[in-house]
Amino acid sequence: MRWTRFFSPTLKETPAEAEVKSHKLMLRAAMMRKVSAGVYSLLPLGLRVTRKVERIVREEMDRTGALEILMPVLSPAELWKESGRWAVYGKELMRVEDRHGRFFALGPTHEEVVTDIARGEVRSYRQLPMTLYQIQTKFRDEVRPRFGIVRAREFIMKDAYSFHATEESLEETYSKMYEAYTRIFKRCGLRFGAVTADSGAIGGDVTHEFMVFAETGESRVFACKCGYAATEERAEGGIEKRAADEEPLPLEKVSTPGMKTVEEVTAFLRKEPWRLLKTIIYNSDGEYVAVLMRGDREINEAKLAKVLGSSSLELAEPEEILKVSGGPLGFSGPVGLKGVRIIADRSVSDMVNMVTGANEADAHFVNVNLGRDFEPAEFHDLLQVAEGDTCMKCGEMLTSWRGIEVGQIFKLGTKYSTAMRAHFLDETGTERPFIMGCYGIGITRTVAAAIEQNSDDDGIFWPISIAPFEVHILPTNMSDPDLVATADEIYRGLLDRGVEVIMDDREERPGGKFKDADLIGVPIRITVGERGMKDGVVEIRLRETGKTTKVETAGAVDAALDMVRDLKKRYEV
Ligand code: 9G3
Repeated sequence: MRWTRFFSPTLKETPAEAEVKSHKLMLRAAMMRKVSAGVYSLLPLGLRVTRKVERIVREEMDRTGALEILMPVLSPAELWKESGRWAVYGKELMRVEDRHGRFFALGPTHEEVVTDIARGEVRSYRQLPMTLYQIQTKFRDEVRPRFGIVRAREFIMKDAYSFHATEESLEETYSKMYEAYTRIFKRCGLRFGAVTADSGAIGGDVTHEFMVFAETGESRVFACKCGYAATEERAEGGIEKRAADEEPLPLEKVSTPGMKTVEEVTAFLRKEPWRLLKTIIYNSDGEYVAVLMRGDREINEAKLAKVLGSSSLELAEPEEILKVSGGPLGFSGPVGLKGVRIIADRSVSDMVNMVTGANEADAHFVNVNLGRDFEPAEFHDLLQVAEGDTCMKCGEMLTSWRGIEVGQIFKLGTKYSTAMRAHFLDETGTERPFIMGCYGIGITRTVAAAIEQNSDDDGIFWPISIAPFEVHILPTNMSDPDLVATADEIYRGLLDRGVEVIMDDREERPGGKFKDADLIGVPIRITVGERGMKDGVVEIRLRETGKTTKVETAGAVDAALDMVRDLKKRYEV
């Protein structure tokens, strides 16, 4: 490809709206342009990278025996009503109406449609297991689209769905997918971890997320040397016990004028923050729940939502708190709290002589004790884990890192097949619901994650496996006919050998061309310069390391070809 015949309108300035490296660089390197909030066009460079990621994903999916299909973007409301999800998802699910007044979702994922295919076409256990996948554009009306293609409203996803007669069969496909994902992300040149994660509203239980290590990632992972790794939503941790063996003292009501926060109340009463038992009132699908947590720790709302089975979980408004507890915000407590479900974090069972709100303005109780003064309905793990908490597997301290989620695999079980009556006949002729798994990869997000990991202030350094081109030829002076002829010769030589080459044949100053080369990040650059021409050499430079070698012009094609092969080996698995 000749730059002058290509479409790569690079930018010198960093667009102000971009917060993270990948977003900035995808705009500056002319990989994409914004069309509307969270909606982007991929330009030639961006599409070339995307297609390479897709190709790797296809190869690895095909290798597992999964079969490629293509489902429509328009997903009939009727199917979503059958699964119950038409009502579960609010505005995030984009809906359109046709001329007949029929409703459709713009597909955010395809469990319903694929389950409909299976129930219509698969009769017998002999046809199982079966895995179908597609690579397709998905729609989700994110509350806050950001980070460019990382959290977009329209994006490309690979989604796969497997159907099984037995749990063992699901287990087998799940591990195959785990291995395929590991190969895919290695081949894309990413550094990543597979962590156990929360399944959220999708249902089912067992899930792993594949997270690319990145400081700018939206997900936090807690991990231990022993191999334990879980997302923030799911992570469990041990915390130091407090006050478990103290003698209970008599309950007392004290005045705490204007003291609302844990810090204010405990400082005023000269107690440690962990003495306070926080009482937070939530509205879970219209039902009020009081949640008790030790004052020095936070509630993990993902865990709480799971325990409660909530579709919508929100903090109660001050007026609601008044109605439910009789007291204002900041003075809630479990003593005498009636008509509300009370749930406590399991650490609360060790607490003695606690401080709690008295459900009236400017008053708290001290020396509150479990059993004597109040009784929570149930204990659950609701703790938001923090660094330094201990691993539940081995007792060592947990550390944390941030990442971008690029893939997730789930065991769905029979949630969708039961709801949609998708059945097959087993060996005994009995009708049974399919056991299902589903497996996603954010294709466009993977491109962005690769940039987060493989870039510096000057631009991108692509792993050659997903680079838009393999070699970048940079003639420094387009008005020197000998120099141009030499560059052309190398260009043709590489093309003849099947190398993907871009040649910057613009009549620009070398400085600008070097800047653009660093920006778009082709792994190998060949500079054909005036000084080198005198000595019969060209300069070959690796973008990632900056390592430069001079080679004789006549051997440039072979030398570059060797480097291409060497670099490719790094990403073979
Ligand atoms: C929706 C909307 C947003 C959603 C979903 C449904 C996330 C939804 C989870 C998944 C799970 C798997 C198949 C590939 C692997 C991941 N956001 N999820 O189901 F209606 Cl608006 O998509 N799906």
